[in-house]
Amino acid sequence: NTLVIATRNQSKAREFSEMLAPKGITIKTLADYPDVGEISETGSTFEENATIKAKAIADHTQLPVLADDSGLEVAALNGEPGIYSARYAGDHDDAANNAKLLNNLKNVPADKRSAIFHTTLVLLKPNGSKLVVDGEVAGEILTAPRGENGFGYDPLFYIASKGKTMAEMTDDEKNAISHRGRATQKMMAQFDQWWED
Ligand code: ITT
Repeated sequence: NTLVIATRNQSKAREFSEMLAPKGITIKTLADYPDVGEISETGSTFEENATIKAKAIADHTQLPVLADDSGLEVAALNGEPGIYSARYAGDHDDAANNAKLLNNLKNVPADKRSAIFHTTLVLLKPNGSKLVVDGEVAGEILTAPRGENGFGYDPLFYIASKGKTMAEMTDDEKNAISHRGRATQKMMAQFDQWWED
């Protein structure tokens, strides 16, 4: 009765644990498998990268796996950083990534700073049974960070209808509207069928 979340990102893992709590399943993450090495995300789409992570961990653990590949697509940057969101400024450093994003947008006016946050989720069993869903949320990139919650690009990602950045939201508020929350809601609707498959 165990699902392994194929992530090293503790903030992602926390959001999933909260959203999956009603399922009553035991959740593990890569923190429980310290012997798993670096998984190189060599795909060219979110789905390919999520599948690479899911397959590596399903093979390793022989347990059902959930993998998440996410990214920020900024219109004024032709959709960048996209699948390269974690490595935008080099080495998966949230502060450096946010600084690079602000710098690349420094001459872009407020009405041209729209962005989409995207998540693709892959559920995969060792027997090959697979479920793919995605979720998106629209927002805009501020010129300075706001808020202390969340992670990654959250302090710069402003949602006008809520009057808040995702870092100014509680986890429950973020999960209700975020890319990951929306993808997880779709996943939950099909989860039991996949789990029995
Ligand atoms: P795993 O691959 O181990 O799951 P990761 O953080 O490397 O963790 P991704 O490859 O999906 O995850 O990279 C996503 C990037 O987008 C990374 O820089 C995150 O910080 C950022 N990101 C993902 N979800 C986010 C969210 O909900 N809010 C803000 N930033 C987010």
